[in-house]
Amino acid sequence: MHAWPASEVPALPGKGRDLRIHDTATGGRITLDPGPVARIYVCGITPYDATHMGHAATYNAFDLVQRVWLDTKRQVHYVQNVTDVDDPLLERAVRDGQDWAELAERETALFREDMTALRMLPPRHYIGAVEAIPGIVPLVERLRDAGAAYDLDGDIYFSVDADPHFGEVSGLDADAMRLLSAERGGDPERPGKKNPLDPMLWMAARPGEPSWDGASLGDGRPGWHIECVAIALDHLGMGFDIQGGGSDLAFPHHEMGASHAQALTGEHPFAQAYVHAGMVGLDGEKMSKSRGNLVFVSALRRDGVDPAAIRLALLSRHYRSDWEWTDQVLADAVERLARWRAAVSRPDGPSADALVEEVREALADDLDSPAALAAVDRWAALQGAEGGTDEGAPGLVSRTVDALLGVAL
Ligand code: 5CA
Ligand code: ZN
Repeated sequence: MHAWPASEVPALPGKGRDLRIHDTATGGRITLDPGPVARIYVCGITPYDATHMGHAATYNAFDLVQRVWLDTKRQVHYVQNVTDVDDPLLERAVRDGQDWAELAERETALFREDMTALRMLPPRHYIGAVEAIPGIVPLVERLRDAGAAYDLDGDIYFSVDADPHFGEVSGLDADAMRLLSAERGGDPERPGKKNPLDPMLWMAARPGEPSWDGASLGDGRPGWHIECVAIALDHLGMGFDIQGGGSDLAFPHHEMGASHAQALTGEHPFAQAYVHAGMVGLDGEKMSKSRGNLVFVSALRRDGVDPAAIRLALLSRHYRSDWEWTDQVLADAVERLARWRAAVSRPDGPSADALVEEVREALADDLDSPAALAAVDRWAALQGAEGGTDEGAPGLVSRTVDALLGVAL
């Protein structure tokens, strides 16, 4: 699939700092040590509805990761998928009497537009589940032939007991896993499974549903977790730096993905860090397509909200916290954007050299975007109160905000 156009990232004077980030698997903050090419996989959308503020907040977090790395003069190898065939997409298509492939294509196109408007840097490889199927089939065959997967009435299941590291990503106990598995696409109650938690790798063709040639697996379609594993291994290989997504993906999705990959390769770990963004809610509930309590990026854009203000609203909350989207969050961001724009529109101002370092330090410290915004607020306040004589300062502030926060002033 094609991704979306990249906005330019201005180079800043000096050099950025190495990222220290919270890793779900170890439960603590780790300093990543990527080589000259940092590798990141971020789980993409299931395209059956438009991009809401929860999605946007999660992609914003991983966009900041890229910007911190780019500022350290590294290249970034970023891969994202599109789950363009899966149960919720097929169910929505049936409910609305539309073709599932057209629905996926339309919503993916809208997602690209939203990401472009928000100045999110595009992945180098943007890969759909459907186009990944030829790579998925041999992986499932290998797992089955190695005894790490088994057949149940034509469906192929992964045996979680095949990976000695199973459970290390989420750190959950069996009861919690069972509950979440039932909630998030698993089928712990299905009789005949070796372990109730075992997830499906390949689903045999069902009447009325799309299916593909699975060679020795028979016709069918891929399970959710193996989709991301196949794409990540193909484009990044084992041991890449960050596996990212919202906190609802820690279990089962990232747990199962890590186990699939570790069982396949005999290597550990799948990713150096598992990084999860908090959940954005509306009126006290997690924003989700299935609940329908959504604020869409595209609806705000249609109402004439500046995408830079949407981006500032996302940045005003720490990526790891769960938070509520409200009209006030957006109103504050609109006001801040106007204040910043006024401050950088003057020909000179107070020196911004310290500001660059403050923003760098805030983001390197587990992507502390609220602290980064506070630093820019302080510079803008000083500019408003006293001004200054540094002719390079307003331009440097604009470039810093653009390069590190993705906001065009
Ligand atoms: N296609 C799969 C990943 S392979 C999927 O989870 N798709 S999704 O469309 O449901 O979600 C896309 C991304 O947005 C995921 O990282 C998910 O964790 C994140 N996300 C979903 N809802 C929210 C929310 N309310 N707040 C923050 N992030 C969210
Ligand atoms: Zn995924």
